[in-house]
Order: sequence, then structure tokens, then C-alpha cells
Amino acid sequence: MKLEPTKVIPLFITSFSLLLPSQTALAQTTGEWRHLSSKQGDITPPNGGDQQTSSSVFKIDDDDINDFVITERTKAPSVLWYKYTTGNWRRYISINEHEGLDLIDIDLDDTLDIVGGGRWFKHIGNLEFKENIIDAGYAFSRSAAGQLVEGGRPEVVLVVGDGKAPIVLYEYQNKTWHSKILVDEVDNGHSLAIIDFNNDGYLDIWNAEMRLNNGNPDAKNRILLGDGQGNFEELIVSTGIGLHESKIADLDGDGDLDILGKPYNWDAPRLDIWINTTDQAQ
Ligand SMILES: [Ca+2]
Ligand SMILES: [Ca+2]
Ligand SMILES: [Ca+2]
Ligand SMILES: [Ca+2]
Repeated sequence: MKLEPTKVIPLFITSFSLLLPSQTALAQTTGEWRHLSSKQGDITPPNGGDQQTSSSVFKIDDDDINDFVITERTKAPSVLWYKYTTGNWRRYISINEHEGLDLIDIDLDDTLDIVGGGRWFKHIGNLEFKENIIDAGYAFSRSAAGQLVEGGRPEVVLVVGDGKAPIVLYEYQNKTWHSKILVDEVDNGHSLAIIDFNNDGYLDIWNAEMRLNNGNPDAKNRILLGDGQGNFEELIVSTGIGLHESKIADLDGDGDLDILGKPYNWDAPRLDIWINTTDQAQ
């Protein structure tokens, strides 16, 4: 059908008038950032090292404003904690020799504490934390904490992220942290989480090894199924696939825990996903 000129012209005008407001709105939005930079003196820079390895955002105190952490690998302190106060971020806690922090109420006073670097840090005031040793000899470790032994304080799990060392469970009894080796040797066990994998009400431990520089050909991706008393049954998810900074979470929306795996420098580029089919198999 051939359009008559009188019908074409109104259509053109309508389209033109719709375009104009959206273009204007986009331009206004991109102009509303306030850029702060340590290069301009707005924020205290991290530790001065030149290999900043990670950033995390989460709430550490009870002011309902997110805090953030920057880590750096070449200089101490390796962890820099930033808290938002009066329009800016103040750098206010640093922890040497650590990898992977966890946040939990260790001493059961209803205030979250920080676990990391073989220590836990008690939140004693708005800007202050008091250091407490769990295992000073296992400072260069990743940390996770949870009620793996029911009752009392939550337990702490430390595992080596870079190097070879055991997975160790720490339980607080009679005012002392008692250690128990769960796996004798882990090779770069960078990925760590405490979860209830099989949904039996008892927390379990997930840990996966790297294949750093193509080494560790039998790299394990494992779950230690807990019984709530500190005993564990090992479930091997995979062998030979290297994982680094990977996650265990529900990926397909069916409510059970799946695994998102990525390597560091082994066989990259690569992604692996393990979909939990336990329920379907039963
Ligand atoms: Ca506490
Ligand atoms: Ca406990
Ligand atoms: Ca469980
Ligand atoms: Ca799932």
C-alpha cells in the first residue's frame, strides 16, 4: 500500500518528539557523578604497594552504611578497611598477612567481629577493633566461620590460599582455641565457604584447589559434610579441574547449592559450573 503524504508527515513528527527527551535525560544522568580519587587527595590511598588484588563491600558496623576493603599483595598492611564518615571514607583498620575475611559474632555479644589472618578482631567501638589470636602460625590463610560444632562460639576454618598446608578447624573450649586437622594437605585451596550443602541443618565446608601454573594435576573440589559435632565426611565434586576465587551458590534458581568455578591461570579462558542434581537423582 502506498502511503499518502498527509499520513507520513504526522508519523515523522511523533517519532522525532519521542527521541528528544530520552537523549536529554541520558546526558543529565552521566553528568551527576562526584568523582573522588586518592590522586586528588580526596581519599587516603591504600598501603603504597603496586598490586591491589581485591575489593569487597559489606557492612562491618551497625551504622547501616556499607564499608569496603581493599587488599594489596606486596606491602604491609595488606588489608585496608574504609568506613564512610561525614561525606568521606576513613581508612581505619588494617590486618597483616591474611587472605579472605569472614564476618561473624565470635564472642556471642550480638556484635559482628572480623575473622582473618589466624585472628579474630573484636568490634569494641565505633572505629576500634581488638585483635585476638586464634592461630598465629597460620596467618597466611583464608578464613571462614560458622557453627560447625553446635553450641558455644562459632568455629573457625583456616586453609592455605597460596601454598600447601592443611585445612584446620578451630573450636573454642575452656578459653582456648583447639585445632583439628580436617584435610592433611591442600594445594592452593583458594575457594572456601561454610554452607549447609545437603540441607540437613548441619553446616558443611566447601573448598577447592587451584592448578597454579599448570601444577596440581589432581586438584580437588570438595565438600566436607558436617554432623554438627565436628566430624566430617568428604565428598569429592571433581578432580583435576583448577578453581580460584570460585563460589558455591544457587545458580539455576531451584534452591539448592551449585558451584561456579573459574581457574586463575590454568587452562584459561575457561568456566565450569556444577549444577546440583541431588534431588533429581533420588
Ligand atoms: Ca562479637
Ligand atoms: Ca560452636
Ligand atoms: Ca549439612
Ligand atoms: Ca541450584
